[in-house]
Amino acid sequence: MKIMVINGPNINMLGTREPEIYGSLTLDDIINNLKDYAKTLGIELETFQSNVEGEIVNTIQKAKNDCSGIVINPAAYTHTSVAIRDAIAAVGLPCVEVHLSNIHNREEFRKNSLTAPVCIGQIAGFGANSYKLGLQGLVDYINAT
Ligand code: CA2
Repeated sequence: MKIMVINGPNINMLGTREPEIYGSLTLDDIINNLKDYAKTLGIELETFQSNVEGEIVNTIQKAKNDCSGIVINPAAYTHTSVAIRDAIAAVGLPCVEVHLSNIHNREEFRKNSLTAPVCIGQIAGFGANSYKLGLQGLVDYINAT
């Protein structure tokens, strides 16, 4: 089983600022830890990060070819992107939305997710662990369907 892991804008800047909100790990740290975890689940990961909305849409569409599901942190596009929401709905792959921070206890504008309603679920507020929990939930869901 292969799972696509997508990260949106500014996540490549993790570990440089605001560690009190996002933790001190870099994106490379998070991805390397997640790949180790994926091995224990016996699955393969493909990973992608972009600051460009259309590139994220292209990657969601590409996942349809060879992936069983998607873990996505759309970052700021969570709150704005109809295009990413439509891409998730269009490919029909099971998708889990993850966030490092608890978007529900922050600014009002972060509380709304345009993407969560087309995902099977959302995990927010567990730092880098949100990715592991999201991956575990997605794999369990796929195995049960
Ligand atoms: O909590 C999350 O995972 C977010 O998706 C992170 C996004 C934010 O826009 C979402 O509302 C919640 C921000 C990504 C990274 O932002 C940085 C800001 C400063 C320094 C480094 C990264």
